[in-house]
Amino acid sequence: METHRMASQGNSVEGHGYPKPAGGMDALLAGVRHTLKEKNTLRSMKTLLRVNQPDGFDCPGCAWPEPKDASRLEFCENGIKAVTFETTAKRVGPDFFAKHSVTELNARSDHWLEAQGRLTHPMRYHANTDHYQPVSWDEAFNLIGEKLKALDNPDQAIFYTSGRTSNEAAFLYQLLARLYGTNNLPDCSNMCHESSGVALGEAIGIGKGTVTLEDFQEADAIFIMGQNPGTNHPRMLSELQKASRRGAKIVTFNPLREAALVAFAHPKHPTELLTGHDTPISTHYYQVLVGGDLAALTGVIRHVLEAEDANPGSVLDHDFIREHTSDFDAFVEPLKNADWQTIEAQSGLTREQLKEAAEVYTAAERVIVCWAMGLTQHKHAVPTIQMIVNLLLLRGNLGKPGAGACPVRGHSNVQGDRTVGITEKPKPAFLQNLARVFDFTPPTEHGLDTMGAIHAMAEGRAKVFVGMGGNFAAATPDTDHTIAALRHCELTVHVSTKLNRSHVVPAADALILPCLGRTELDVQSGGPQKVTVEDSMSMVHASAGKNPPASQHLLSEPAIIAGIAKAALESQTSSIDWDELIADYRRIRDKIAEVLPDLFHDYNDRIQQPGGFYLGNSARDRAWKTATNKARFTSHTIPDLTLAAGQLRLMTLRSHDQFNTTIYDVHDRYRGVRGDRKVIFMHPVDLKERGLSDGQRVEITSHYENDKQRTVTGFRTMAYDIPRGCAAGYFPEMNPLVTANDWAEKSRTPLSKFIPVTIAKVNA
Ligand SMILES: Nc1nc2c(c(=O)[nH]1)N[C@H]1C(S)=C(S)[C@@H](COP(=O)(O)OP(=O)(O)OC[C@H]3O[C@@H](n4cnc5c(=O)[nH]c(N)nc54)[C@H](O)[C@@H]3O)O[C@H]1N2
Ligand SMILES: Nc1nc2c(c(=O)[nH]1)N[C@H]1C(S)=C(S)[C@@H](COP(=O)(O)OP(=O)(O)OC[C@H]3O[C@@H](n4cnc5c(=O)[nH]c(N)nc54)[C@H](O)[C@@H]3O)O[C@H]1N2
Ligand SMILES: [Mo]
Repeated sequence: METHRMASQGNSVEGHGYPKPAGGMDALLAGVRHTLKEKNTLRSMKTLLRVNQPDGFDCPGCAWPEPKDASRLEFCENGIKAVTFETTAKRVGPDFFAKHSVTELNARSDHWLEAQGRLTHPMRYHANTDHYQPVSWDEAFNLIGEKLKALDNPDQAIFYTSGRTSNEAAFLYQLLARLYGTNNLPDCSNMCHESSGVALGEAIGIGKGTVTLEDFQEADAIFIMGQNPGTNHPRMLSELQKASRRGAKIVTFNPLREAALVAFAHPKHPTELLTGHDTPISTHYYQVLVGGDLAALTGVIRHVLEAEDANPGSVLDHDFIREHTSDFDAFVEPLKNADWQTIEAQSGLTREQLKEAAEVYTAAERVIVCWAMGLTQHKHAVPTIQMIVNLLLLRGNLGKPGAGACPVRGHSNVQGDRTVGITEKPKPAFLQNLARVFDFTPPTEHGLDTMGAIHAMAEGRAKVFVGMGGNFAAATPDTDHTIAALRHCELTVHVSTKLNRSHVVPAADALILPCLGRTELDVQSGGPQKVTVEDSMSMVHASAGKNPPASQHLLSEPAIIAGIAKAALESQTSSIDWDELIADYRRIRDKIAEVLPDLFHDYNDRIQQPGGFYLGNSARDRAWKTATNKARFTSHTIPDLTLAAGQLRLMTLRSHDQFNTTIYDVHDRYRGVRGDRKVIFMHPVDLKERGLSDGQRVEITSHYENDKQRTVTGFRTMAYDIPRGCAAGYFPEMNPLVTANDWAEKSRTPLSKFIPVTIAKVNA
């Protein structure tokens, strides 16, 4: 086994952390504990046996793919949490809402709200009593229909989607919005991998990752940038463990020493559990500065180019570059003189460290680069991701086995939702097909994205907000502003499984519409239904829940969309029989196949195959649908991210006990945090310089040019192994600090990983 070599930048110190390998017995026990807490142990256990099985349901956790060998039990500690949280025995019904006013509920934490259980009845808010009261489905649909029909123009309505929604529901939802007359279809992806989609689209002609799961078994080196798989994609660790054991190099760029990227013991392998035997994961670990990846990649590439200069013809893949790429010369020239001082200062890494990373890259025949929110939620996210593409292109690491670009997606169907039309910027070809199949004229003007939606509501340009899942109030930046924006609407509608912040900040009129979850049996007049989802690697497969629904009043997401469509669209929908589509979802899939025949032909047949089917990826086939019909090298300069004296770069992260705004519990095992989410991780010297100590109560203020100051209070400092000048804390608690007035270039993603803050002591 390889030695565990850690390249440290010299300014890191021992802080709190996890003393053991990630995974292991603790992961197993945490899963069991969580199942017990939700008070429905037997159902949860039975349900877990069906996760990611051929006739079972897709794990409602992350978008990491399932291996084709479906005999393996495929779920993880955090998948267990996601499933048991949905299958809880606790209920939130009319009695609950009679007991608690909305004002009272709004004073509760996000954790408390979601922990109350599954929503059971459609509910309508009554401003005069400040309570939600039960409403019939027909009344609810009619209210939405009335409000939508009364708007001056369709662009005053917003149709938001979160990424758990199935392909079938998502397709109907975008159809509803476009029949109604708007492309206002913002989604969680706007806050997530939008930067990846934009960057890859421009550079390689398709906005999705190019690798498949099998590639992980053939890669010689895997780079992991700005991603914490131990918490957010735990099943990825099995692939990394296998890769590590066969000697592949694993190179991590992350400001934090994330426990699971250091070492991992597989919770499903008894010997590893009993012996505490772990596998080192990262062979190289670079604690880059928050936001410093563009500089770091520039340095790595400069070293690669120098190695080629020293030994012409031995490093770059000239055949690939000649045949498959454009703009190479324009890209290379300025880079040869990239300034080392700037690179070192902006990345926080030394020239030698970057040389070492470059040597790993050039020694490997096949390289995969993975990334997630640590790269996408920055001002310079798109250039940074394009720099990854540049690096891959230099040695032909796109479109060959064991190599490629791997943006690791978040929500379990966020990629599928986009594929079937959830986007505020639809392609003309898609709209033409939609027009042909459904015989109407879809709107062509681009709609509002998430940032645009917040401002449109705040300014009164948008008046009806419909959320297909998700938690818009808590997930978005500048919480106070977003909540005011939602409250400013005439109607908010949330299709949800659990109570959350968005429900308790109602507009003048508000509805909560409870829906079936992934684990539940969905019976329509045509019998039990399946839905389909697409994972992070473009595999589409079926998902069918078996549990009895949490309440007899729940409707499926597709049925709710049909209900709204029938109430809101009357005249335009003459050609669409919504009831018939809902009766049997195969008909919805046939329509998807008619609109997107290249991707979904024979849809209903192909989902019968074990593991589903692969949508394909043009870049993987080395077909480049870009402006130059080649894979494009793109040039980017290193931004100066130096902050004013005293400020820190704060990044917002997920703890090990949450799924986005759903807080399962208040611990973060791998980072050594127990019983508290209001913590801020800081370097001990940064603490000392401010006259602060570990465990001190502080308030945090964010600073943006030409923007108001925002402050949160009641936080506790925690000395941590993080580069000087950087800090970290949890989302959504930190969201009030994020500006809604600035975003990533081109992708308009909120800057959730780079908040300039100052910290002040609170005397209490
Ligand atoms: N259990 C669980 N699973 C999840 C989720 C969840 O909340 N819980 N969320 C799902 C969703 S929607 C998504 S998008 C994914 C998110 O998956 P991740 O992107 O892994 O999630 P984050 O917690 O945001 O972690 C970001 C990581 O990037 C690092 N980082 C931050 N800034 C920088 C930087 O400037 N440079 C570099 N190199 N690294 C940086 C952080 O230290 C951290 O390790 O996970 C999905 N899966
Ligand atoms: N500061 C900061 N902010 C961030 C991020 C960050 O890293 N830092 N990450 C961003 C990212 S990557 C994302 S993806 C967004 C997430 O934004 P969203 O997707 O909007 O938020 P979630 O927390 O995933 O949504 C949780 C709610 O979904 C509902 N739900 C759960 N399952 C189902 C279902 O099957 N159907 C329906 N209809 N509803 C369901 C439940 O009611 C639950 O309360 O947040 C973003 N916000
Ligand atoms: Mo996400």
